[in-house]
Amino acid sequence: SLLFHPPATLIGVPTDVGAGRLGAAMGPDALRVAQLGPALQRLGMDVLDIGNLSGPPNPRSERDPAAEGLRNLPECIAWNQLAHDAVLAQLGLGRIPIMLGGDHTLATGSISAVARHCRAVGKRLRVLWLDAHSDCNIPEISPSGNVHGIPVASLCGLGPVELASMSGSVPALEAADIRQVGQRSVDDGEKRMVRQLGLEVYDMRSIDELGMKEVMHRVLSGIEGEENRDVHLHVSFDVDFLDPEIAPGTGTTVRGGPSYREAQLCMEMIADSGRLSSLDIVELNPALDIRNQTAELVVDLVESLFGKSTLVRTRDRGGR
Ligand code: 4U7
Ligand code: MN
Ligand code: MN
Ligand code: MN
Repeated sequence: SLLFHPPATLIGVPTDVGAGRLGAAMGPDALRVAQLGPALQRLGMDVLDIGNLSGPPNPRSERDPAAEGLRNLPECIAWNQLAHDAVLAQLGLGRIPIMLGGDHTLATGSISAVARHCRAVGKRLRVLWLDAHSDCNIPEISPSGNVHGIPVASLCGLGPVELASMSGSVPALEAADIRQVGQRSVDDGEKRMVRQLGLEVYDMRSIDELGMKEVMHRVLSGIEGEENRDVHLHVSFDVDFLDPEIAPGTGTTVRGGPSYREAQLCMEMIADSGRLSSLDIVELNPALDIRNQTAELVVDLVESLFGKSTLVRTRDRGGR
């Protein structure tokens, strides 16, 4: 391989306590059935699967209305603390943590650990949020009360203090450290939050107008290559980022997402940056999938994220 990667660790986080629908808790095993680990090993990576974290079960059925405020908040806090601790441990070992979700709630824990690690070792953090949604709700404005809709706000220091303070400092990161790509369903109150925080968002319209190549060029500017070795790039990949025609196996599909080729290019350009240092794969819901096709697609894309399709060096492509 033309790209060097430190060893990686797969961490299963089988939870759906933050989602409105049940089933994302089966996501880690669907990714294993689709051979995620062996696929990365074929790229020459050293991959260790440490199995699934064990946390509280989901106390609600899909029909139960959200109680006061956020649904299953204590369970969400517990799962995030587990994710945080597991990610921090792997980063301390010099390994790339790959979270197998599980609903997107877990990103508060994983990214809080990444932020804590970056603070400790003096690295600059950049987070790419690939998602149909902005996940920027706060309890006061959330239309659903589902915790998987709030992790970006939590990381920016808003909402329940147990989540906002998980990295050991509030906020865990600056909004300026985040780039969002692929958005096409953002609630009205959430739009105000996005603007208030000053998030840099490349929604589907940006992708339509600029093309995925230019979007990713902008998203990765200032962090690529050897001269930016001090950057830790974290990718939070919500499966609903993808168009539901190719990725039906997720709970909150929104039509009009990136095509297979656009998603590939997105992943390839991240690989070319050489900076990918941690990853969440979230919101895969096997109960809604068709013969595990979404899991298989995700494995295909994650292979590209780790350089599978890199045939020639970026500079040989004749610039951008
Ligand atoms: B995901 C939603 F209201 N915005 O807050 C909400 F539309 O992690 C959806 O991106 C959130 O899948 C989706 O519940 C969370 C809703
Ligand atoms: Mn989403
Ligand atoms: Mn999400
Ligand atoms: Mn979802």
